[in-house]
This record gives sequence, structure tokens and C-alpha cells, in this order.
Amino acid sequence: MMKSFLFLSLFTLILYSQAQDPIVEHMYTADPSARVFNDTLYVYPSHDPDTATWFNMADWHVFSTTDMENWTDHGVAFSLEDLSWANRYAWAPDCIGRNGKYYFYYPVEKSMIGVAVSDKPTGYFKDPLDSALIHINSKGVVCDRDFIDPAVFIDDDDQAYLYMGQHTVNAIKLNEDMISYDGEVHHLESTLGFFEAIWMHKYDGKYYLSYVSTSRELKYCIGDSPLGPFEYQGVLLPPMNSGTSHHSIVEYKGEWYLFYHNANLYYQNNPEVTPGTGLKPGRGPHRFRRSMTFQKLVYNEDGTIQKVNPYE
Ligand code: FUB
Repeated sequence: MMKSFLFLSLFTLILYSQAQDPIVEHMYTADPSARVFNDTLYVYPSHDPDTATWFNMADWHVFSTTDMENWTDHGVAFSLEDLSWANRYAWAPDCIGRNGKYYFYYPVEKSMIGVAVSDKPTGYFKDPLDSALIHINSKGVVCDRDFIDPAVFIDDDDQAYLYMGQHTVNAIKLNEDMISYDGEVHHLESTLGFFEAIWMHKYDGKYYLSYVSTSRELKYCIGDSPLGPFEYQGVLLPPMNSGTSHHSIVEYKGEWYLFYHNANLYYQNNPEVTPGTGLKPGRGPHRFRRSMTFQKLVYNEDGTIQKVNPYE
């Protein structure tokens, strides 16, 4: 018994002494959506409050880097205070550039997705609709839990797609104006063990749909079209010590990166607290005071992606 306890303690120590560091330390950040605009990498995360004991987020900051080492916080780019139609849960956002404008998609109230627009990737963004772009009661939406986690993707033919949902993946085709859609809601397969945090990217002509699964592992599948069907490929990242690990995948300066979050900044700031493990993250503030990080992603020759080891 004592032997296995010693082994476990040592294992935990090794796990956490090697875990990935937060890329910003002055605030808690989660759900990082990384994008490249004009040779600069921008990250659009959620902002977990310093004293959070639940997902009570209220605004969004934008961060940028040109060397993957030094990060600039551009400050608040959009806030719940800017909305007349929602006042809770400023969760995982995403952003994309098109025709000289930047479109910031964000979930609120666990039931609505909004869009805000700016001339700059750092904002300030403005709500052009004064209402949600799509919400849980919109015609065609199927979502058996929260309606969250928008992720935007523009294909090579210029068609833009917005994915969102929890447990069920809803996808819409955005119109050219990026602030409306064609009225139809598509539903992607429910057989992939999808939980939340969908991300779409294209590599070598194939569509990669990655997501946090019901086992809290980050998984991915590949298809020949942005709306599927998709074939399951495997796990990209094991469960994190924060319970959630919402990610994004981006190519920058010839390298591919996986951005995600863990609870390492919380444990760094609270050394008296014993960390949970990825599989058993436990209950506590670490689940709501998260920190974004990233690692390189490596493709195999056949287009599959090597599993990331977050402890190396
Ligand atoms: O940050 C709030 C929620 O936690 C996100 O919407 C999920 O993806 C999870 O990371």
C-alpha cells in the first residue's frame, strides 16, 4: 500500500513538474482560438475571473505574438456590457478576417451565439445586429445541452461555416456578410463521442474536425467535406487537470500548433493546493481559473496527427 502511494506521488510530481507552462500569467485564460492575420498570431481566449468558482466570465481579451514567446495583451476587445440582449457567460470565442474586417463570434447565456465586427483583429468589436446571430430556439437547431463554442472556418471556395453546440454539433453556412446565414442548420454525426469545443481546419485538402469528447480526451476525425461525413482517427491530447481543455489548431511560420488550456497557473499561484490529475481533476476553483498554453503538432506522412504529450 505504502509502496503504491509512494509510486503515485512520484508519478504526480513528475507529471506536474513537466506540464506545459501558461503563456500569460497576469490573468486566467481559457478556450484559446488561435488565428494568423498578417504574419501575426492572435489568440482569442475566454477570460476566467481571478476569483472564479464557476464559469462566470464577463469579457474577452485579445493576445498576439510574432515569436511564440513574447505575448501582448491588447486588453478587453468585447464585453457583456456591450450587449443589450445578454448579460451572462462570456464563454469560448473565435475570430476570422474577411474583406478587411474581423468577425468575432462568441457564445452567451449558454444558449446564443453572437457576432461582433471590427476593422482590426484586436478590436474594439461592435455588435452590428443587436441580437443573437443564432440561438437555441432558432429553427433547425438541435442541441441537447448548452449552445456554446462557436468555431468559424472559411473554405478555399470562400464559403464560411460556423460550428457550435454541446453534445450535438450544429453547423451553418454564413452568408458573404459573415453576420447572417442561409437559414439552414446542419447536424454532424453524433457517433463521434462529441462533448464540446469543436474546431475545424484543413490540411492537405482534407477537413479535420477536432473536439473534446465525452471521455474529456481531445479527439479528431477527418472528412472530405466541411459538413462530413467524418472518420474517427484518434486522440490528440489526454484529459487535463482543469477538467476542460478547449483547443484550437493553427499553422504559423511553417509549424503547426495545438493551443489548449489547463489549470497550471492556478496551481502555480496556489502552491499549497495538491493538484488533481487529468483523469481525476476533482472539484474546486482550478476548473474555473484556467491558463492557455500550446504545443507543436506533428503530422504523419499519411495525414494523421501524432498524439501530443502535455508532460514533455
Ligand atoms: O469556458 C467555458 C466552457 O468551458 C467552454 O465553452 C467549454 O468549451 C469549456 O472549456
